[in-house]
Amino acid sequence: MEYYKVVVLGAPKVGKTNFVAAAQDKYFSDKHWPTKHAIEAILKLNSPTEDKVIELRVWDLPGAEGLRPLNRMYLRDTHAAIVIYDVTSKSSLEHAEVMFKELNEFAPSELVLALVGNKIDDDGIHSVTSTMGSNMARKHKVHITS
Ligand SMILES: Nc1nc2c(ncn2[C@@H]2O[C@H](COP(=O)(O)OP(=O)(O)OP(=O)(O)O)[C@@H](O)[C@H]2O)c(=O)[nH]1
Ligand SMILES: [Mg+2]
Repeated sequence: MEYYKVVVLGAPKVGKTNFVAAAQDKYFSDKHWPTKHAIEAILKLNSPTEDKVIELRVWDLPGAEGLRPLNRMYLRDTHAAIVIYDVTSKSSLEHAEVMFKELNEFAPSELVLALVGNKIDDDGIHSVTSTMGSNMARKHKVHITS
């Protein structure tokens, strides 16, 4: 079966695990259980252009600083990367920039990139504006933004 590998990256606690769970129609968790090692989720999608099923192998990577060197081996052969930040945290947008640099260094050059501003439902102050997010996306030639 045709498959594509996707990595999900971002600062700790931005919501990567819940984002992947939502893509699998799993429940949202209020609790933060930090991801300790890369976890693979298989998603099967109907091709939008052809009569076939495509498999996405989505890797939810830990955000913890100390585990970042281990994440690099998942970047080597990936087709796409989803970088997530939290709209209530400026430092998480700065962390997104670090992730783009890692991707630039360790991932293939033909990479589909997405940047996601998560937690837009959060009642707290949205310290990251959508302009800041789109400027970051433009700077790093992101194909898809939310
Ligand atoms: N309000 C709101 N909270 C969210 C959202 N997504 C995740 N959260 C909360 O944010 C916290 C962290 O979510 P996780 O999905 O565990 O975060 P993570 O990025 O996987 O964290 P690490 O595995 O430590 O890197 C949890 O308390 C979630 O309930 C969202 O869209 N909105
Ligand atoms: Mg996680």
